[in-house]
Amino acid sequence: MSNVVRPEISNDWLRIHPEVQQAVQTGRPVVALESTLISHGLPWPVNFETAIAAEQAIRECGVVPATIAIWHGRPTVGMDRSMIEALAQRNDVAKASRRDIGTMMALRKTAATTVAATMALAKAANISIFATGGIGGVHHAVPGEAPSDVSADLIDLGRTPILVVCAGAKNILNLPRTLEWLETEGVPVIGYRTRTFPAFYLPSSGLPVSARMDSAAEVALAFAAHRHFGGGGMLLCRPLESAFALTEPEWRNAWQSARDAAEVAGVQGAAVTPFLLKQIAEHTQGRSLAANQALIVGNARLAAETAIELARISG
Ligand code: PSU
Ligand code: MN
Repeated sequence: MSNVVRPEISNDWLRIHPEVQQAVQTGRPVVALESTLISHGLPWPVNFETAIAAEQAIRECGVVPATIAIWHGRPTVGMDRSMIEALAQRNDVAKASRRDIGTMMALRKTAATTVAATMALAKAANISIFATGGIGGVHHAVPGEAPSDVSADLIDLGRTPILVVCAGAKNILNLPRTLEWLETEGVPVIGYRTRTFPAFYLPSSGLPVSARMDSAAEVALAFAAHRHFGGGGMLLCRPLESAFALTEPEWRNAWQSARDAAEVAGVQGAAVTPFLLKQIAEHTQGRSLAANQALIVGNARLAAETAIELARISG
């Protein structure tokens, strides 16, 4: 571990929690957490419980958690419990992706950050790992048209040197195209103890990852080297334990109904993912919520283990 004290970077445009700031400055491991899953991915009170459980899992590894969001127009790295509770409970929290950070600041809005926006803010705070549930990706096309809704997550993964721990992506997305896009962007897709890309509620999509790794130490080395040679983001994909996973038919039925409902309601753009998630929770009688919670907490723990290894290498 390094004794070099890095300069303080908290300023008017970026508020960093003192505990996080101190850990970053002294080279101690920190894991950031995304907040869109709190405000738009899960319903109250499961969202609050999950956010707190994820922070707790990170602390149990001796690592400092830093939940990231935009609070009254101020990008904030390391939210306290009452802020997390507000993000979970209020229904006026915006969803900020990469393009929205400056806008939310100027308009003094409170916003949850997507993977893309969280990457930008984590980088600004010198944090190199964060945990989430699933990443955004390429949505299915309208029949007869080329897919046009592509998440900014994929672009930011290509250009921001952050390790993102996730359970893959939901197969509400076009997963083969999402993986192709990640390849084009130069993003390594590492399967943690698996050769296939996980599909969030399902432990496997059947699609191959770019490499399998079995230990946090291997992952940390791969990421440090990737970054050293000018690489951007890297994905570490951890499959959900089978005890919590949905079955294939359970998933297929829920997805079918959710898609039909979305078509009837005519939802578009940033509202698509939250709408589908809500529908899927209803159609699985909450089993998707238990799965979602388990995978987020598990990802947070793996991120913490990897952050410890990375701090060793970078030290
Ligand atoms: N996938 C989920 N749950 C989520 C998200 C994705 O299963 O809550 C969120 C993440 O924050 C991700 C964002 O970064 O949605 C992607 O949104 P969009 O497709 O609008 O870029
Ligand atoms: Mn989109």
